[in-house]
Amino acid sequence: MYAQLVKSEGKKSAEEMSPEERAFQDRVDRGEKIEPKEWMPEGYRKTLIRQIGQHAHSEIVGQLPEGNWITRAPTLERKAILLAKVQDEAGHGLYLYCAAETLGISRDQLLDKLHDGSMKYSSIFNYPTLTWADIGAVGWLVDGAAIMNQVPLQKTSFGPYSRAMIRICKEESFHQRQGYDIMMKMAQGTPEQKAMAQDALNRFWSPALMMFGPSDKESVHSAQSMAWKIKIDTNDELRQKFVDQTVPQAEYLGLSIPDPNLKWNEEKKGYDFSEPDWTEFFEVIAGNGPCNRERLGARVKAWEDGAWFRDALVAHAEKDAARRAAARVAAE
Ligand code: BYC
Repeated sequence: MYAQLVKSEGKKSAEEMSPEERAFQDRVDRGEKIEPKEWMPEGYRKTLIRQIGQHAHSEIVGQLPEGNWITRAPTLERKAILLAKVQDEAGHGLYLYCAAETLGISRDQLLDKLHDGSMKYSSIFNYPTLTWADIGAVGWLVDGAAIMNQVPLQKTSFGPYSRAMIRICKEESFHQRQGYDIMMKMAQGTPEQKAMAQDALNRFWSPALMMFGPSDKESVHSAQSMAWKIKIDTNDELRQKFVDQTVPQAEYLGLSIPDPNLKWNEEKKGYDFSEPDWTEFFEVIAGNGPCNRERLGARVKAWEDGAWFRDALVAHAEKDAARRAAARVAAE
């Protein structure tokens, strides 16, 4: 069901590259941006489609666990803020689908691959949001992890992706702040509310660590993707940065990170922490997480229910084009 779209064969050495590939690599190494119409290795194009497409899918699937709470947000203000955030995710999806389309794949093709399970979306969205505190944890941890991953991607080598990321990152920081604000309110609330905040942290901590992908030794795409500057940091580097940034935030909230092995390591100037459960991670990305079927089912239903509207838009555009053509002929 979750077949890989691109097989990475590891990073090519300079001797293995054709002259065109070497010239391309030189441009990337010099920090030049690659634009859609320019020559690029087929593997670069496919890797970008895989990564940008998965990212776009994550944005729109990510709307589902949060959208679930719009009607149940505790105040009108919280509802308006959450609504704005969920709308932002749709916008992020659009920027990213547009960036992917410049590589010669249509949005419909990408969505078909999401719906038939041949393209992935982020593992994190296969976990349920059970309480209002989960919306806080999602904003704080999930958007926090997303920012950690996406800020470096502003410097990615492919122009349209890099420009989309600049805009997305601005909005993600608002998302992270809204989540932390919910957590602060809950953590400073009644003992029951504080317990809800701790419970949300307990359930989302490990899945948030998994968002950065498998450990570097298991990461099949990192070496080539980093050589092409499609990825800027390794999965483990970003995971470490995320932990180092988040632990003091949890301390400020008066909450405990659910990891008995969490400990400051003076030598590396960072925290030691437990590896997430990688068996669970690989199960989730194989389609067997707690909410995979529900999430994909909701996306497929939304796509099918919206068919009449897409058809109407196309029919309107065709009529409009015919009217304009007729008016042009009449004017000649
Ligand atoms: N979930 O070789 P690796 C967000 C797959 S959401 C699912 O390390 P790579 C947001 C990987 O695809 C955040 N699958 O891969 C939205 C590969 O399988 P395939 C979305 C994962 O690509 C709404 C295999 O495991 N952000 O922002 O070098 C609300 C081997 O991995 C995951 C992005 O997509 C995962 N967590 O590195 C709130 C950022 N991790 O494709 C927030 C852009 C790994 O061969 N993407 N896999 O079948 C990236 O930076 C990279 O693609 C990753 C993975 C770091 C995620």
